[in-house]
Amino acid sequence: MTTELPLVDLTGSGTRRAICPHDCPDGCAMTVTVQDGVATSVRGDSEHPFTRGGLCVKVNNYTDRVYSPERVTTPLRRSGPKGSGRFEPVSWDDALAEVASNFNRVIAEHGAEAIMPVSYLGTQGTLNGLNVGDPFFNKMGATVSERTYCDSGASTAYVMSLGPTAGVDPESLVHSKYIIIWACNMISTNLHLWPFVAEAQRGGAKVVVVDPVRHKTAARADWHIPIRPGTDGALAMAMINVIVTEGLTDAAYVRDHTVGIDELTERVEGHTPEWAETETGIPADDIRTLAREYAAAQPSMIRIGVAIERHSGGGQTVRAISCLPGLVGAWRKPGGGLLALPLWAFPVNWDALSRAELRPQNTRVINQFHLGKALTGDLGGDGPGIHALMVYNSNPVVVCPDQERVLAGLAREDLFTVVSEQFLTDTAQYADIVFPAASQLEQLDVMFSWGHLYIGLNRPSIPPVGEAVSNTELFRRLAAAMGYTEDCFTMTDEQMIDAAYDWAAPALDGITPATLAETGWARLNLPAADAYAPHSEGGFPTPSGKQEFLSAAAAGGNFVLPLFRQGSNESQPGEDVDPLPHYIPPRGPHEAHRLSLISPKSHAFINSSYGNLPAQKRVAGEPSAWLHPVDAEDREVGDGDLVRIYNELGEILVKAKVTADVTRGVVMASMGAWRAQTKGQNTVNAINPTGFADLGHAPTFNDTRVEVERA
Ligand SMILES: Nc1nc2c(c(=O)[nH]1)N[C@H]1C(S)=C(S)[C@@H](COP(=O)(O)OP(=O)(O)OC[C@H]3O[C@@H](n4cnc5c(=O)[nH]c(N)nc54)[C@H](O)[C@@H]3O)O[C@H]1N2
Ligand SMILES: Nc1nc2c(c(=O)[nH]1)N[C@H]1C(S)=C(S)[C@@H](COP(=O)(O)OP(=O)(O)OC[C@H]3O[C@@H](n4cnc5c(=O)[nH]c(N)nc54)[C@H](O)[C@@H]3O)O[C@H]1N2
Ligand SMILES: [Mo]
Repeated sequence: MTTELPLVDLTGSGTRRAICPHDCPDGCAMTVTVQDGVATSVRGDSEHPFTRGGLCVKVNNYTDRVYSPERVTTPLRRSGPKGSGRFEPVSWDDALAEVASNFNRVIAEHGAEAIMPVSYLGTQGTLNGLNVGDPFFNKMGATVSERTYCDSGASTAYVMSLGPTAGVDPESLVHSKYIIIWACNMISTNLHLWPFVAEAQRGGAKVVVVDPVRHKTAARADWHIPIRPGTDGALAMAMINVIVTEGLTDAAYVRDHTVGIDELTERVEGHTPEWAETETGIPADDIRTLAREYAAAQPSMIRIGVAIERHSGGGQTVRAISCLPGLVGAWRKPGGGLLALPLWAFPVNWDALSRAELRPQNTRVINQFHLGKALTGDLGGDGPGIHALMVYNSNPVVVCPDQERVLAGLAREDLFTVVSEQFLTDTAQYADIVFPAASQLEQLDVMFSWGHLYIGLNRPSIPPVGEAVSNTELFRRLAAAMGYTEDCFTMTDEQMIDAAYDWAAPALDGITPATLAETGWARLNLPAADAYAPHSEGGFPTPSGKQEFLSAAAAGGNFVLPLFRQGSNESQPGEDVDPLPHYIPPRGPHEAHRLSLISPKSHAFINSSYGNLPAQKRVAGEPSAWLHPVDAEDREVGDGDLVRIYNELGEILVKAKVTADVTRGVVMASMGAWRAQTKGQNTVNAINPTGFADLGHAPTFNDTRVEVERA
C-alpha cells in the first residue's frame, strides 16, 4: 500500500520543514519561511538535537542558491562549439527526444556500454541521490559507473574490522574523556559535531587533533600533532605497539570480545615509536604519551575524517586505527569507540534503489577516477569507447582527478554529453543537452545521515523554479522516452519512499513516512545517546561476532560496496587482503617533486557546490596554496606570490600563503573552486592522480608529489 502524504500548499505562506540536501555528515533539519509561494529564508531547526538551530556558511543563504539568477530553469541545447558555454532554451519534449535518439544511435552503433553515467552526491537524498539513475542505466546495460570518491576504502576496512555497525552515537561524545580527531577539519566539515566535543572538553576531556595542518579545528584542540600525510598507519601501529608492550590493554575486553590479539602483538613487533617517528615526523615521546593517555582516559573516542583514506595505504590505516578502541576497551561506555560514519544504522534498501538485476551479467565497470582515460580512449580492455555521457549530481571537471584529460575528453565533438544541473558548472559548460534540476526546496525525499542518528522527510516547500524537476522525475521522463516499462520507472516518489527503506525494521519502529510528515524528522529507534554503547559486551556484526584484529573477511576482502557500484549483482571476488593491519608508506619524495600535496575541503563550499555563488566566494577568497616558511624560502617564494604547482599530470597557478600552520614538506590547496576563479583555468584536481588506495578503490588525493615555483 502506498503512503499518501498530506499535500503541502506550495503557493501559500508560513513555515515549512526541510532537510539540508548536501553531502555532509551533519544532515541539518531546516525551517523554511515561505511568503506567497516564495521561500524567503532558511534557519536551522532549534528542536533538532544535532542541528541545534544553526546552519553553516554554505547553507545560511540557501534561498540565494534556489533563486540565483544563474539557475538553469529550462532544458538547454548547445548553440556554440563544445565547451563554449553557449546554449539556447528548448522544450522538455525536444530535449528528451534528442537525448533518446542519441542514446539509441550510440547503442545501435557501439553497444550500450558506449554510454557511461557519471554521478555522485549533489544531493544525498535517498531517492534523488547516489543511486537515482541506477535502474535506468542498469536496464540500458550502460557501462557501470564505479563511484568510490568518498569513504569506500574506509568503509571496506571498517566493515572488515567491526562489521556494518553504527558503533557510536555522535551525540555521545559529550561523555568522552579523550577525543582524537584524526584527519578531520570538523569546524569546516562537520560543524554540528563540534559542540558535543566542546562540551566534553569543558568537562575536562582532552581533545587531540592529528593533521598536517593547524586549521580551525586544530587551533581549538588541547594538543595538535602535526603529521606527514599518508603516514597515519605508522602512528596507529606504534600506538598499538605501546599499548600491548606496556600492558595498557583492557585484558578482559580483549579476551572476551576480540579476535587475533596474539597475531596483532606479533605484527606490531618492531613498530616502535622510534620507528614511527622516522615515518610520521612525530617525536617518539609524543607517540608514547598519546598512546598512554588514550588508553588510560576511558571512555576514549577516535573521530576519523574521510580524509584518512586518501593515500596509498588508507585502507590499512583504518584497519590499524580501528584496533585501538578494542584494545583499550573503549567500547564499554557511551562516548567510547571509533566514530566513522554511522550510516549503517539506517535500514536502507539499497537493492531496491539500484535494481542491479535489471542489467546484463558482466557489464563493464569503469571507475570514475578513470573518466579522463575513458573519454580519451586510453582505457585498455576490449569494450567500446565512450560515445555518450550522462552527468547528474556531480561536477566531475572539478571533483575528479586528471582534470586535463577529463577536459580533453569532454571537448570531443563526437561525444554526446547530457548534464542535469542547477547551474552551468565547469562540466555543464561542455554539455550538448542540459536538464534543469530542482533544489531541495522543490522536491520530496527521505534523508538519512552519515553523521547522526535521525531520519528526516524533506517535503517540497515551494513550486519548482522554472521547469526544474527532481532527479526521480527526470529519470521517469527519460525511461518513458526510451520505452522502459518496468515498474520502477513509473513509481511515484511516495511509492519509492515505501520501497527505499525497510519500514518494518526495529530501527524504524514507530516511524513511518506519515509520522515523518508530521514531525519532519525522528531519532532512529535506538537507545538514547547517554545509554548507547552497542558493543559494551562485544556483539559486533562480524563473522565471529567479535572485533576482528585478525579479519575473517580478508580472503577476497578488497571489495567495493555494491551501493558504490550501481548495486553490483555480480559476484565480486575482490583481491585477498592481509588479515592483519599493516603499514603502507605514501609515495616518497623524489628529485623533481619534493613536496606532498593535500587538497582538503573548502570551508565555504561543499565540494564544488557554491563555487559560483557570491557570498561563499567572498568567504573563500582567492584560491591559495599553503606553504611552510622554510619550503617557501628554499624556493624564493614570498607570501602572496603567484606560484606554479606542478607535477607530471599538470600544473595550477595559485597565490601562496606562507604559514607555519602547515607542516614542512606539505602543500595544502583546498578543492572546490571553479576554473573561472583560478589564474590558470585549472583547479587542484589537475595535479591529482587517479591511482587507488589499497582498499575499496578509494582515491589518493592526499598522496601526490608536487614541486612549487614562483610564477
Ligand atoms: N565546508 C565543507 N564541509 C564539507 C565538505 C566540503 O566540501 N566543505 N565536504 C563534505 C564531504 S563530501 C566530506 S567527505 C567531508 C570530508 O571532511 P573531512 O574528513 O574533514 O575531509 P577533508 O577536509 O578533506 O580533510 C580533513 C583534514 O585531513 C587532513 N589531512 C589530509 N591528509 C591527511 C593525512 O594523510 N593524515 C592526516 N592525519 N590528516 C590529513 C587535512 O589537512 C584536513 O585538515 O566533509 C563534508 N563537509
Ligand atoms: N582533490 C580533491 N577532490 C575531491 C575531494 C577532495 O577532498 N580533494 N573530495 C571527493 C569527495 S569526498 C567527494 S564526496 C566528491 C564530491 O563530488 P560531487 O558529488 O560531484 O560534488 P559537487 O562538486 O558538489 O557536485 C555536485 C553537483 O550536483 C549538483 N546538484 C545538486 N543537487 C542536485 C540535484 O538535485 N540534481 C542534480 N541533477 N544535480 C544536483 C550541484 O549543483 C553540483 O554541481 O569530490 C571528491 N573530489
Ligand atoms: Mo565526500
